[in-house]
Amino acid sequence: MTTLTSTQNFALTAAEVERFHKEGYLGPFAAVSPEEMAGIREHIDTQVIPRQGPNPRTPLQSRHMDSRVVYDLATAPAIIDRMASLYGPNLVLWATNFFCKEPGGKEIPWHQDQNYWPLEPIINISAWIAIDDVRIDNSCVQVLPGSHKKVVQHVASRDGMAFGEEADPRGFSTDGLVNMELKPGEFFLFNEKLLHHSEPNRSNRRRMGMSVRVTIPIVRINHDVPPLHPGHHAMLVRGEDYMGFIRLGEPPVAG
Ligand SMILES: O=C(O)CCC(=O)C(=O)O
Repeated sequence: MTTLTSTQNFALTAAEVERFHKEGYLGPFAAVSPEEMAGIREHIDTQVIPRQGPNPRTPLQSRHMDSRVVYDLATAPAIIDRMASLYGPNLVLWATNFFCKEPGGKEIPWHQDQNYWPLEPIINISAWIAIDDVRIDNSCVQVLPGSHKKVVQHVASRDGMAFGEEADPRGFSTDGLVNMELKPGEFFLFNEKLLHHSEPNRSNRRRMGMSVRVTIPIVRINHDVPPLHPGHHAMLVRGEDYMGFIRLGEPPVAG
C-alpha cells in the first residue's frame, strides 16, 4: 500500500514515459490509500480551508505554503518520483489548487492550462489528486488523449462556465474523451497543453481534488500576478536550482 513515507521508488517504465508523450496524460496511480486520504481530507476540511491562506483572493490556492499536510500530499514520493521520470531530476513546486465542486457546481470548460499561467516558457506537469471519491456522476475530470500536440485558441466562455475563458469549441472535437474516475488518494498526471474539462456536478456528493503544479528551473515564474499573489514563492522539491532566478522558499513545518 502506498503511503506518504514510502521508501519505494515510483520511477516510470519506458513504456509509460512513451505513453505520456503520446497522450499527454498518465494514470491513475495511488498517492496515498483511501484510508490515509480520509484523515487528510478531515484535516483539510476542518483545519486548512476554514483559515485564511497565503492567497488573499481564495482559501483554495497555495495551501502547500501554509499547511504541512497539504505540502506532504503534494510532494508524495508516488507523485514526485513519477514527475522526475518525465521532467528530469530538478523539480520546482510552484502552485497547488483545490478544485471543489459542491452538488450543482458549475461546468469547467475545456481548456489548456497554459492559457492562464504566468510562466516563461510554459513548461509544467500537473498531478490531479482525488480528495473525495470521484466518479462520472460527481463530475470527474475528462481528458482528450493526444490533444496536447496542438495549441487551441481560447475565447470568452459561454454562459454558466466556471472559468472566464475556454478553448474555442470550433478548434477541437471531444470524440474519444476519457473519464478520469479516481478513488480517494489516486491521481493522474498531465501536461500544460492537455485539453481537459469537467461537467456540472449533477450528483448530491461533493467532488474535491487538488492540482499540484511542478516546473523546472529554466522557467521564470511571475510570482506576483494572478493566479499567484504577493508573497508567493516556489519550492525546490527535487534536485537543485541550477539557474538561481526563481524565488524559492521553505516548506511549512506545521498546519
Ligand atoms: O477539477 C476540475 O474539474 C478541473 C481541474 C483543472 O482544470 C486543472 O487541474 O487544471
